[in-house]
Amino acid sequence: MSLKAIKGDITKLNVDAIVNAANRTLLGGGGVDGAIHRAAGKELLKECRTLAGCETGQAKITKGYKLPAKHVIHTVGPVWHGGEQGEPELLKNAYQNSLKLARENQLASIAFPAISTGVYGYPKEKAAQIAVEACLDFLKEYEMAILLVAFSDSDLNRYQQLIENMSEK
Ligand code: AR6
Repeated sequence: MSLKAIKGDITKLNVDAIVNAANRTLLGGGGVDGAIHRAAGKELLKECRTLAGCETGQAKITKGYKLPAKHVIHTVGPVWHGGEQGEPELLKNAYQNSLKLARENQLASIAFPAISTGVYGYPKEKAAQIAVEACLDFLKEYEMAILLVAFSDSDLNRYQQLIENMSEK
């Protein structure tokens, strides 16, 4: 089984890529984005300036600089506006396009934070369902060691339950 949930700080993980829950400027922010830029150092922002931003649901890759992770895949999740404005599709795109980029770059391991569930306000249960579904769908076709990184015990429990339930289907 190559989908696992763990609890911890994503900036500490020694994987081929960690995913950043960025905004469309790709020029940094708070939350996990701020933590990743702080840990990676100024060189990351310098490379991000060359990328000309990123649309919601899309993804772009950079090096990891001072991070233990080799790369950062920057994606932009949707802001939650009640769920009728394409949020589920856009969140799914963010996971799928990040996985696709990892595959195109021959990466073998990737770690995701809970995209959109902080500042962007996406309900955690709904977001976790989409995350697990997108990862399991991808794993039907391709090999990848995927980690879903929770930042609290309740987030971890939610992921573990969903992985268990949805893998049985
Ligand atoms: N490791 C793992 N997860 C973390 C970490 C960490 N070090 N820090 C926070 N989280 P958020 P968003 C969790 O707000 O909702 C930024 O300003 C956190 O508990 O970082 O997609 C960007 O620039 C939450 O569950 O991202 C954008 O403007 C999850 O990461 C905006 O926030 C995502 O929370 C993006 O908002």
